[in-house]
Amino acid sequence: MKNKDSRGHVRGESLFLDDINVRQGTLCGLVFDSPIAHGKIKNIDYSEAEKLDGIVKILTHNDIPGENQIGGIIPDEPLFAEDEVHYIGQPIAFIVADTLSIAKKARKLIKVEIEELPVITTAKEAFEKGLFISPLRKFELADTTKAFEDCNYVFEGETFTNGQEHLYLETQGSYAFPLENGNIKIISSTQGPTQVQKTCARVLGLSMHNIEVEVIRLGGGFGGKEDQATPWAVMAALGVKVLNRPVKIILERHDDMRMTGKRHPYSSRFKIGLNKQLKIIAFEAEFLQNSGAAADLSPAIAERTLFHATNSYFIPNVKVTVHSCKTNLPPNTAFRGFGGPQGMFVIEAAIAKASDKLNVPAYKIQEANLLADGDEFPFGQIAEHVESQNSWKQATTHFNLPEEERKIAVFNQENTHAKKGLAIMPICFGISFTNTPMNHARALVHIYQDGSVGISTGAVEMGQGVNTKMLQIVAMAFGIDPDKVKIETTNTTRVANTSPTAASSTADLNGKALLKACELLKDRLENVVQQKLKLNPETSVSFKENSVWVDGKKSSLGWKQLVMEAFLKRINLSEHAHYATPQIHFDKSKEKGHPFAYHVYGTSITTVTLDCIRGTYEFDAVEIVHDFGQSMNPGIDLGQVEGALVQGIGWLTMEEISYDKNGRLLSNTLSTYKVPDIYAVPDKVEIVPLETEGNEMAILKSKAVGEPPLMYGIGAYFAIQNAIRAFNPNSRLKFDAPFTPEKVLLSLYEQN
Ligand code: MTE
Ligand code: LUZ
Ligand code: MOS
Repeated sequence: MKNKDSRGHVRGESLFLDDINVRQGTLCGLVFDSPIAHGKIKNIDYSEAEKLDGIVKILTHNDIPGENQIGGIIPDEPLFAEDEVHYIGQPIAFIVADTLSIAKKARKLIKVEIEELPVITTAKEAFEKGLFISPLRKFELADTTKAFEDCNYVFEGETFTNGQEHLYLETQGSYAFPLENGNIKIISSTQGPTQVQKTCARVLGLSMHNIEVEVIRLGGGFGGKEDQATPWAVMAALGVKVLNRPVKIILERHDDMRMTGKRHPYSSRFKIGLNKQLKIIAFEAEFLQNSGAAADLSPAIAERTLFHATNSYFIPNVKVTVHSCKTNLPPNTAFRGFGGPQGMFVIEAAIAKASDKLNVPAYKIQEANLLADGDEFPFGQIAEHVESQNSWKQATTHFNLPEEERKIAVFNQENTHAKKGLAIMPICFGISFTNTPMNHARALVHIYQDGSVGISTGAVEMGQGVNTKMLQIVAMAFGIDPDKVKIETTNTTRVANTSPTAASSTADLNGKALLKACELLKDRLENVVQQKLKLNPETSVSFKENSVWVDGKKSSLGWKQLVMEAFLKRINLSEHAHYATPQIHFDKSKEKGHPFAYHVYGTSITTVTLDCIRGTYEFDAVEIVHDFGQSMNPGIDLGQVEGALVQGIGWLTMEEISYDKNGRLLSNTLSTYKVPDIYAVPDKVEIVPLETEGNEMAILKSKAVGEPPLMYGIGAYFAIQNAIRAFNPNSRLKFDAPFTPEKVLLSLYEQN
């Protein structure tokens, strides 16, 4: 089935937050933010701004009736700065005006005096000064110290991966308006409607039932709206509470880029030990996460880095630690992969280093260490239904690795100023929120008396196609046409206490709840069929092609007629079901457990051609064997792999976040921050589904697909490195992403 949104998107008919007709008298909100990255607020003078015609009110922390606190995991983030500021872009006040242009004029008239304090922008500096967001975390398997002594080879190195701007097409925003009796409704572009509801209640001094949050769809989230859609919604709601008028805020792109956090930059160190057979015997890594000025989701992201520190390999002795370092940047946040990619880059860098020193291709080391059933992850989970070796074999045979290598060798021999490089990237990504209590969802299904169906879940559509998948589940369960099923908006009054749409688990969690609701309704309807057709209880009843089937044969009873029959018999045609992932657990005091329902596997082969005069490059091909399980929607899932791959390549090759030493974002426009465009897409992207059984823990055996393929992009980095080496064997290995053409050029002509 096609993505049900594609038609509306292409025709411009799909509704986003900014398309909603607002109520008469809706006011416009604009954030006044800190111009200084760290300091004490001495004085703020709003008087000139307040004098402007059309300024309704400038709200500050003094106007907050509840708590001035929006921190989710750790309460360390005020909605509005009080005495101190900790990053450029930190909200200080919320200007509410008749129009945006007046609000913008007012913003320029606010005078703020700040006594400046030292600014820290890198994780390393923060680490040296002992500035942390939360205590360090450490995963250990067996004994690395002893194991290194037994290794034939031991190598160490350092890596850096930069941040990444989410660049969702639709910027952050929300629209809030008063309901009766002091209640407030918020329409938000958030991945986490419950998070918005809960935080609004906290800041406004209300209860959660006073706040209704509704989400239509997002123009992209990519993790950037898991936690960071909340402040704008709270500000708009605060405006409603104080002024009793509707308030809307949509961030302009510059404001969005300056004020919001990004993927976490990581500075890391590794130590890897191997034996003569190229088995990795021991691995240590220390990750310094640049968390920014407040926790946001950083501790959870740090945790996922550790969960993926050994990627798709079994290593018998492991010690990995992560430090969440506090800096004067906007709080960094969730971004597709959630710390996993940062962890996986480091083990791949360690393997690249070993390959270089031992003069064997990296893939020989990778292949010798692939995970197998029964292996233990450093966090205690025993690997089951592992597809590492399977996907590796299918990729290297299907795409004929020896032939690819031969072609590259010939090309490199024949060309002086163009060189090719190849890298293989196996992936292994754990599915479930690593915070076990978050793995649950609910769904509400109404069968209307005419046989049409309306469904609500906690899932937020943000382009990943989850609504289409939900629709398929219901159409399949009831055996009715998809156009008889309507997906309602995501709304906290219909489905409550939801986890955010994140961790690639949305279709699994919400889909399983939805399927359960449908099954319960089907049981009731089957009873009606038994009675109506006077069947004995053993007769099998099923629903297909808008009809009731009895013992595998189509009966004269149609779906619509059956529903009416049930309605007249006063049967309940609505169901609200709950699903919680079974079997998972994790004990943080021991750092051991079984946190993931399953893993997603795959292997990619990336080839690149370098222009050794300009330092530019083009990816010839990315060939992937990916573990979809049994995909319930190949069109959507292929799109997810392609999009994630290109986003991953962007992160590692061209997207260069840059802050100056005063904490000012330099890469704050699309002319200074380069994202992949159509020309950056590899000439050939071929995705072959891995042939497997699928996994029972996945919805209809269709595995989660949103985040894992981003990590195929890591292959791009190492392919470039290999091509550079073919041109200049003297260049030093570097693990400093992104590998921009500028850095490539320097490496090409570097003499060691
Ligand atoms: N695809 C599109 N088009 N837009 C997005 O914002 N977000 C990604 C991924 N794919 C995203 C996307 C991220 S970060 C996650 S966690 C998953 O979708 C979330 O959706 P799922 O759980 O339904 O896979
Ligand atoms: N969000 C979260 C996530 O809160 N917990 C997770 O484990 C996670 N994983 C991936 C993406 N978002
Ligand atoms: Mo995705 S980073 O879990 O929103």
